[in-house]
Amino acid sequence: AVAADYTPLDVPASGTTPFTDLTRWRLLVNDGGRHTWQYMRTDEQAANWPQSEVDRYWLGIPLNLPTLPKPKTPLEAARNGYTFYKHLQSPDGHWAGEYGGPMFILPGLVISSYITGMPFTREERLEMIRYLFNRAHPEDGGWGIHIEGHSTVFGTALNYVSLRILGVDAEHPVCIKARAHLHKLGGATGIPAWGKFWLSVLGVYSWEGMNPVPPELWLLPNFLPFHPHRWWIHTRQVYLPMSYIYASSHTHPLNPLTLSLRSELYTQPYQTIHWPSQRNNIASVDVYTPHTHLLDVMNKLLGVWELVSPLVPFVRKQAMDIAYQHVVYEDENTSYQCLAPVNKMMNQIVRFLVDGPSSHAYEMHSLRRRDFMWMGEEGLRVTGTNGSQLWDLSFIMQGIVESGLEGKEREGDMDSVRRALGWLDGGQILDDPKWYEVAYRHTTKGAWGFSTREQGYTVSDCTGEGLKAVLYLQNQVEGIPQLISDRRLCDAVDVLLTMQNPSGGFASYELIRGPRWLEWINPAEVFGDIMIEYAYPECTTSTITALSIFRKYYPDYRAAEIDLTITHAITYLHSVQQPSGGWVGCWGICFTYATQFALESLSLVGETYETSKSARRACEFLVGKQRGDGGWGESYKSCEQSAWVEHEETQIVQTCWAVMALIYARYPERGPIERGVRLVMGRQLDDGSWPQEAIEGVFNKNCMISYPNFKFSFSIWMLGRADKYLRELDAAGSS
Ligand code: LAN
Repeated sequence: AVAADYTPLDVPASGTTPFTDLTRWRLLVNDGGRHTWQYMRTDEQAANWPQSEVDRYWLGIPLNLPTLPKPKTPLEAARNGYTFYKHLQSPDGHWAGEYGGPMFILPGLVISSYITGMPFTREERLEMIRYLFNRAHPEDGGWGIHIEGHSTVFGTALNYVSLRILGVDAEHPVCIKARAHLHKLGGATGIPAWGKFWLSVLGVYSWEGMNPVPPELWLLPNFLPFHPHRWWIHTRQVYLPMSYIYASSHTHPLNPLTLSLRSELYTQPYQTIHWPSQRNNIASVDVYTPHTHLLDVMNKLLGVWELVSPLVPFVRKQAMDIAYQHVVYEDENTSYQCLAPVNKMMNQIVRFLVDGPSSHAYEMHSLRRRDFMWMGEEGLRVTGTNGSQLWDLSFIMQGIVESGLEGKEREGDMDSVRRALGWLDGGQILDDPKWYEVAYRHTTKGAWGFSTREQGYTVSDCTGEGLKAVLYLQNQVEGIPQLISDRRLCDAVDVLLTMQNPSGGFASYELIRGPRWLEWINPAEVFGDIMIEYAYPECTTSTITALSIFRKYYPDYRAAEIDLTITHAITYLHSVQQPSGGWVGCWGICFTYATQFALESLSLVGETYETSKSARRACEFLVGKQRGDGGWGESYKSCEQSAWVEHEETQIVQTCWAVMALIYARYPERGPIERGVRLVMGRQLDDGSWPQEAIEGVFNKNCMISYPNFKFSFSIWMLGRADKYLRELDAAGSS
């Protein structure tokens, strides 16, 4: 392997001006939507590969597009939006975009790369440093769990360590300030469990300070309610490599940097820390889900097992062998991409330990790191997945078709939607995973995942939205080629029909496999509801809408089952409507997001303001939240609390969701709709784009994630629909 360069770097005091030449960065899009940012080292390279508009937009370099004619109607505004947005479409048909937000993922990449000896380029190091500088909390200098969150020990300690590994001096002003805040929060002893893991493997925390993560769980019989295959897939895929590494107690050899970190991270000398008593020491600013007594008791028992297990070494060996085997399954099922970058960076360590630095697995892991590194205006961040390709594409296509913008008006639009359909064609997963039942995987044949086909995970609502986009394009756009066969559409439906839970609701990746009480032993402290799959309103609504639209075009395919599935899902949806009238969003912020999807579903089964109490209550709830300027604004705190919390500012994206919701429900008064439309039109810029506002998405209640493409897809979609709907109201003579 190449000797990785982590030597100190001399960097400016702040990240406001770029540390590299932004005009030299290029986004390479290949292999079905893979994103990797490349830096042109020489003038010649730069000249041979000119910077595209996509590159420039995401780097924050002005596109200098002409001012568009001022829109007079919502439809004209939507068209201007699409005119702009087409500049951001990749040649392969999808819309690339930044998928940042969480602040605990970059440290995984940096620590794992450092431990395994994988290199970064100098430019990548510089821009990651700059990103962290720019994201440090302006007042206290720390970092939170996500870009808008308050500083925590988890965020501050891990990002501080990342800066130091990347080459920033401990006496750099950013480090001094961050360290002071870390000490104010009590130092790194109180870091949550996943942080204890990363620091331990780096050698700057002790494995003794971490509650046990025994791989023996994988030896238990499958029927046990707490067998890991019953956990939510992200939790199981993270604890899998973590258990291997824990059992190996691999610790990076001490060196001057880690020795120094041992003295920087704590408020007392490292040697004096009593590690076993740190296991349940979690800083209060970090805690979202406190330990239960059950968890504490279980951890004590596991601690006893850790003392006993050396007496039966073959048990540990067998458990580690099985864990390793599952790591290999995961790597090979996803082309080393893995489910998400958290388990990917851990699998990378396992493969380094077992297969070594000259193995194919090592090389693939090293390459794949780049799929998560996204360069942008503020520097280089690490994304929550390898992109949101399918997700963004499906929404914008539905919006374009529903607004009637697909080529009737202008040359070139047809080309845009054709390319998009081409991407959807290549993006569908056509087979079950290579390692299927043995890896406890759900079927994937016919599904769409959230990002690329290669990542290879079925997601219920991604399959639903992908299917809808294809149905809209292939059936409503004249002259478009029928790229995706009926058989393949039926395959997508087949997948969806495998995913309904007894409650009628749909979960994210799989059926709910474990009991709810597993949440009592959620060991992650910083996330809520992660132990098992749950039925989610959004996943359920996407399935309902996809199946309803599918049955219009294919009334004969599995008709009775589809009808039953929809009816049952609607029952679930009603059952989770809040007394206030809204639905709590689990993947977007928050009530506006889920309520929009809920009202879309209800409308497809004929439930609207006039016909359904539930839809009416939802409309009244939303209208009650509209602000004086015509917009809606919810803080991310709504997701933490499952209760509406106002944002200081109204938000374009949430206003779109709320207005769409009212339109789906056929809300009879034009006033609230018109005011929302006016707000979104008023915030549109001269070139047809919209500015970025607050963060849009969420996962696991407590971590926010960015969906910067939403400001385009949902604005265009909402304006297009509103135009039609307001005309209908006019025709009906509404006031
Ligand atoms: C995502 C992103 C997409 C999201 C939707 C499709 C929007 C949702 O409707 C279903 C769930 C899903 C697929 C989802 C699940 C959790 C993810 C993968 C993420 C929020 C992106 C990042 C997050 C992942 C868990 C981040 C890594 C953190 C861990 C706790 C392992």
